[in-house]
Amino acid sequence: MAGITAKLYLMKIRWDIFCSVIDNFGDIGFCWRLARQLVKEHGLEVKLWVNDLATFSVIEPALDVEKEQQRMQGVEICFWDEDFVRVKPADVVIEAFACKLPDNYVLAMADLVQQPVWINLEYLSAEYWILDCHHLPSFHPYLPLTKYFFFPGFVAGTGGLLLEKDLLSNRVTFNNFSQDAFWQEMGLQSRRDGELYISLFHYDDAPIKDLLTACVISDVPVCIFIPQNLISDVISIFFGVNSPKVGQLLQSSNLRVCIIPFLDQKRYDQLLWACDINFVRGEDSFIRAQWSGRAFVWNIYPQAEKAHQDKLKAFLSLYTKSMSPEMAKSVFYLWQAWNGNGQLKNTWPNFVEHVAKLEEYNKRWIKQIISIGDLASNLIEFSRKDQI
Ligand code: TRH
Repeated sequence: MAGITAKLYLMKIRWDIFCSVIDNFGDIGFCWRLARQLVKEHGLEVKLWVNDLATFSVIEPALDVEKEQQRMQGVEICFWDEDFVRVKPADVVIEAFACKLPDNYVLAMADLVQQPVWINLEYLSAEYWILDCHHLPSFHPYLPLTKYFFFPGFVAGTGGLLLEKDLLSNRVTFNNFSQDAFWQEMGLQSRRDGELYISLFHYDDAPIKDLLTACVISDVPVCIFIPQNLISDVISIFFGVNSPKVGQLLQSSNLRVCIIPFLDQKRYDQLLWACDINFVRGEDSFIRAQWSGRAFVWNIYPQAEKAHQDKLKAFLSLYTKSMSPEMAKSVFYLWQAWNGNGQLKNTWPNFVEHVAKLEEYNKRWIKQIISIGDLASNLIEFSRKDQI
């Protein structure tokens, strides 16, 4: 028996990840990270099927959008759409964020003697119901196939979060040795006394004007870094400039805004490591901000019937659980205001007061979320279980 298990264990080396880009960069951002990690740290053969190369190329400029098949960083990247040519399925098939697999791929899976491990990798949530659904099987209505739900998460009993082995040590090295060079590259020559650096990545309905106003009237000087392709009209109108260029520095009283390019994922991590506060959104940047250890503010992806409000509350209650009541309040009210519930200008000064303490708190938070293992390793372990 042990021999057979070992053999199966060794055989599950070919992985297919299917990614359907719904909007924005999060779907492909997450899948690209996962694919690279499975190759680099686990030596697996990974094909990343993606239906939108143009969006992919924004976060990975080295990608050739004309090529339907290419190899990058050890990952085979393949374009897919409705005209999917039948191929031999891999040993493990990841359907990212419940994207629908091509019909003939599913039929090909059913034709195999040994069923592939078919995983529906779900969206991240801190809600408790995911504990009941993580690893649940779902049987195909008429084919001999079973799909398993796999939920990323923050607590034991979930699939954990994406985290590369060397990310945290790279962060320390970068902050100790490379930060100054990074800022020079971003076009900033000098930091004002006590100036807070802030990175800004948000959805259109976030109250940007309120944030800018709060920074202008605050005693604490602030420099906000914004990728050029994400600058909203609100910012242009606020500063009275048309289409600000990369490298441009806008100023109003205590507030400076620095226009930076949209960075690749590696450089974006460095930006998060180097800022004091990171405004992030969606899923992937939200997680990267947590690994940065800096204070962060989440703009949650808006969902139908305001389902995202429950998600926001669930994460806030988990994350702030061990904070002092004052710190918890400073986070709670600012995050709620940033997501449309409350006045940001009333909450900003209090949050700013807690920035250093939040950084201390985040060290414990990181220890907590790291303790359940990283998502890629947890996926591999699940795919190798005997009963599957
Ligand atoms: O772009 P997002 O809003 O993505 C997603 C998608 O909308 C998805 O459909 C939705 O379901 C999900 O949100 C909740 O935000 P996210 O998830 O943070 O992804 C952004 C990616 O872009 C992430 O991989 C980081 C990367 N990025 C860079 O590489 N460079 C940059 O300069 C910036 C600002 C981001």
